[in-house]
Amino acid sequence: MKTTIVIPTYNEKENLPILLERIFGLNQNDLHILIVDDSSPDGTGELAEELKEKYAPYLDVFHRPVKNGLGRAYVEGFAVAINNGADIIGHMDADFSHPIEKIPAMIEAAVAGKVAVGSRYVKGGSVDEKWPIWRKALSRFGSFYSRTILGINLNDVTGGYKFWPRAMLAAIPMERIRSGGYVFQVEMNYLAYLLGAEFCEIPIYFAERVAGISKMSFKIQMEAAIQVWLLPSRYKDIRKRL
Ligand SMILES: Nc1nc2c(ncn2[C@@H]2O[C@H](COP(=O)(O)OP(=O)(O)OP(=O)(O)O)[C@@H](O)[C@H]2O)c(=O)[nH]1
Ligand SMILES: [Mg+2]
Repeated sequence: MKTTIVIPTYNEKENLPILLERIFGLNQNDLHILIVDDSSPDGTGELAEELKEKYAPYLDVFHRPVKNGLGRAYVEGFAVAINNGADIIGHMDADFSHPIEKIPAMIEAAVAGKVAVGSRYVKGGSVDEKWPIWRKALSRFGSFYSRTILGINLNDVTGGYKFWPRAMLAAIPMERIRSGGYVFQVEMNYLAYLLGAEFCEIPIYFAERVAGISKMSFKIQMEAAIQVWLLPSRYKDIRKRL
C-alpha cells in the first residue's frame, strides 16, 4: 500500500528539514511525501529540492509559480498523488501542529476504508493551551456550527490533518470546490459525507506553530461561518441523491 502525504508549504524553511526527518523516522512502509510549495520567498522550495536527494525516491516536490491559496495547493497536490498511484492520500501542515506520531493510526484507518480525521474535539484530543480564549471558543463553536448546519457526524470539521482512501478522494468533485483555506476542509468533509464516506476521528493535540507567525484571525473565522451556510444549496444535486 503506497501512502503519499501532501504537505503544502509557504515559508516553512525552518520547519521542513526536521519535519521530514521525523516523518521518515517513523519507518512507515511505502510512505511518500509530496511537498506543494508556492514559490516561498524564504526558499522552502529550493530547500525541498535539495532534500530530495537525501530521501529519494520517497520525497517529491511540486512547485506552483504563485501563491494562490491553500485550497488550490491541496487540489493540485491531491491530483499529483493520485496520478502517481497512491493508495492512501494524507495531508498535514508543515508547522508541527499535527502530531507526527499519529500517522500510523491515520494510515491504518484509511486502509480500513475510512476517512481518517485528526480530531481536537473527541475524547483525548485538545488544542494548545496558549490559544487565546476567543480562538478556542470560535474553533469549537465553528465545528459545532458546521456540524449542525451540514448534518455531518464529525466533531472536528475544520481540521487539516486527514488521510483518505484513494477511491474516496478521487470521487470528490474537486473542480466544484470554490472555498479556500479554512472552509476548504469543511467543504471536503461535506462532499465526503454526501458521497457516503465513513469517518474515523483520531484524537490529536493541536500544537501552535513555534517557528513563523500565525495568520489566523477573527475575520477569517467569521468569513468561514458565512460560507458554510451556502454549501447545502451549492450541492443540492448531490444531496438529492442521498
Ligand atoms: N502551498 C501553500 N501552502 C500554504 C499556503 N498557505 C499556507 N500554507 C501551508 O499550509 C499549512 C497550514 O498553514 P498555516 O499557516 O499553518 O495555517 P494555520 O495553522 O491556520 O495558521 P497558523 O496559526 O499561522 O499556523 C502550512 O504548512 C503552511 O506552510 C499557500 O498559500 N500555499
Ligand atoms: Mg499552522
